[in-house]
Amino acid sequence: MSKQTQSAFIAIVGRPNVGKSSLMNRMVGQKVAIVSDKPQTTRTRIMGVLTKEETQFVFLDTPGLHKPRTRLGDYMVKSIGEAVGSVDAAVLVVEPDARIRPEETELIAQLKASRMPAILVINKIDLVADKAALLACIAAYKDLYEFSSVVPLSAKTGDGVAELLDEMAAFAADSPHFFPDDAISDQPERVLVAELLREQILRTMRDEVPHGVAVVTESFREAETTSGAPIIHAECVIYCERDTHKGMLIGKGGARLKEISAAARLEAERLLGVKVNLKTWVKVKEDWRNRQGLLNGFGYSD
Ligand SMILES: Nc1nc2c(ncn2[C@@H]2O[C@H](COP(=O)(O)OP(=O)(O)O)[C@@H](O)[C@H]2O)c(=O)[nH]1
Ligand SMILES: [Mg+2]
Repeated sequence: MSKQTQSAFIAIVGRPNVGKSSLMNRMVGQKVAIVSDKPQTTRTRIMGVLTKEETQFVFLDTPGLHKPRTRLGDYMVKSIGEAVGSVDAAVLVVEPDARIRPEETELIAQLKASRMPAILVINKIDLVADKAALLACIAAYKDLYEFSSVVPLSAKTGDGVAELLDEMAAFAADSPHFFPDDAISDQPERVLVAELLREQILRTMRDEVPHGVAVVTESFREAETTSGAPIIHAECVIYCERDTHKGMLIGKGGARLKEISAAARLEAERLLGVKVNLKTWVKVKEDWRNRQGLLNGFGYSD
């Protein structure tokens, strides 16, 4: 007889840049979500999946809470509300700082309103020299909400992450597993590859360019090399808003695009475990962020 399986759906919430995507990647053991030092880089609600024996964790990485300025912003805020409304528990990620920001107060109000059980994660403890500061931070948050537990950790070093998984297991309920036990994400590989490319753009470009960029994988197919090794051929289009941005993305003699593509290809090979042949193009689509039809085409649906 097979053992009773369980699943736990956990939303990872917090203000931009606290390390939500880093934490999710650390837990699933692979980079499935973009990490960047520029805030608001997570656009789609990507789920990370981790199966430990009978328990399957499904993590929802949410964009940071912020005031929407464009339709894309609207979509990002909406997906937070949806994520928090439909999970077993939330993990509120904060930095080791006793000063609580308005975004955090707002998120805690949402948790309260939905009576959502929540774990408080104090991330980036690798940066904390003074333990008293950590204690002050814990005390400040404990005054605001009855967290089921408080876990200081570092998504960067992995310190404390096992403790978090133990705490989260308490929210698992009897159910079938919704994903194969070796799955790491709900997103198809073609979407993850486009995200890896967008991550490299965020890493190498000045601010105004990356936030106006969308990446779409137009073709993705598995094949074999002449020696019989598996290889994936992927073709991605980078959409930007201006001709000047296109010029910057391509760079002198195509140098910038080559650099971005080469780095994304290495990350894609690491993620997929096979050779990847990545072809990239840059196209201009003015003001795509405010055009609902295009947004849908890029995968940001309502
Ligand atoms: N030192 C340190 N930096 C971290 C840690 N976790 C995340 N970061 C950095 O914080 C920045 C934001 O991380 P990200 O995961 O994209 O944050 P998100 O916006 O909340 O998803 C990136 O530069 C990360 O490398 C950590 O535990 N320690
Ligand atoms: Mg993120």
